[in-house]
Amino acid sequence: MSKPVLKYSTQKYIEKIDTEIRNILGDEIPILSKLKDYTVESGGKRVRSILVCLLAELYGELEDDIFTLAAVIEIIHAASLLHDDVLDNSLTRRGKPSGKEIFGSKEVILGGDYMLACAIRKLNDYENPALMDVFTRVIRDLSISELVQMEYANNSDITLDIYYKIIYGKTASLFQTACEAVAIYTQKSKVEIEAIGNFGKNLGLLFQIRDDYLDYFNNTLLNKSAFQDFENGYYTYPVLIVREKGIPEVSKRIENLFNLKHSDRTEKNVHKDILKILNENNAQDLTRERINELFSLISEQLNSFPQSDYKNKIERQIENLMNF
Ligand code: GRG
Repeated sequence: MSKPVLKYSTQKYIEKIDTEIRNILGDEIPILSKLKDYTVESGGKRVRSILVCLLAELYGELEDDIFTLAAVIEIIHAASLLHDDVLDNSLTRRGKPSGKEIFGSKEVILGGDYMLACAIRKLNDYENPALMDVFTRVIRDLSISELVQMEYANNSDITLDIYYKIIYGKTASLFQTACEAVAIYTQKSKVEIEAIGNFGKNLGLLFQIRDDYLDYFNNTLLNKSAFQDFENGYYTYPVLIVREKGIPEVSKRIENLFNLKHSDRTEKNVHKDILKILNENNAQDLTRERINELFSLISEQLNSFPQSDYKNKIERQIENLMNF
């Protein structure tokens, strides 16, 4: 068996990314120092930033600056989650008290803004407008998608097209940026930047639809309580694909459940009702089908890279995502 030639283990990547997060985030006042510790220690998987490192290895250009880019990605992700817990009034995150619960809503909103500013300031050091462009795009996308998601919460006018816009902005855009940032930094051609960005976008769509699937069908893998999307009034893929069948009676039953008061939607028997409709209408298989389609697309896109240990590692990480 050939010896692996990977430069670093995943654990080593995480250590390097975390050191950079600590360097980028300031600690002018005690709460910012605590927020910095929370960001590093709160148990995120670092999926996006590890992807940055693996892609840089794949391109043969893993330099210290790459860990900085990876940390910037992770900080934007962390700031968005702090804000998200306020918007969704979430008491927990990653199976522990959320930032909002620990620090307070106003504190994490302002703390998240501060973190974004630290990240952008760091990006400035690269003096690279193309890099700045993809990062500011993703911050816009995150904000817009949350506004659209809010507009369509408990709103049966939502369509699959609108859902795709939402999940592009809330998840896929950051995966896209992670990939594009590496290609821009390593001075790839416009065509290559676009191609790797597309790969990241599809990976992000897969990641979010999988998240939406697990919210109904296997939440133990997500380390969060089940039915959160339903309780928040968010129509996600499993629900929308059932509605696509165009059976008026089924759509009406779904709408009636989403129209219940929030406190009723948290009831166990109501969870059972929505799950019953989804199961009667094959939502699990239909959602898995879509995830498998995206997986095939991503695998095809990865195939355009020459064979290497780094490519194998990216493939393995994506295959791990498919074990659910
Ligand atoms: C502050 C830029 C900014 C935006 C505010 C609230 C908001 C607008 C955006 C939030 C978007 C959001 C909640 C996206 C969720 C994406 C997602 C799938 C999160 C879970 O990702 P994991 O599993 O998380 O990678 P860990 O816990 O591993 O870090």
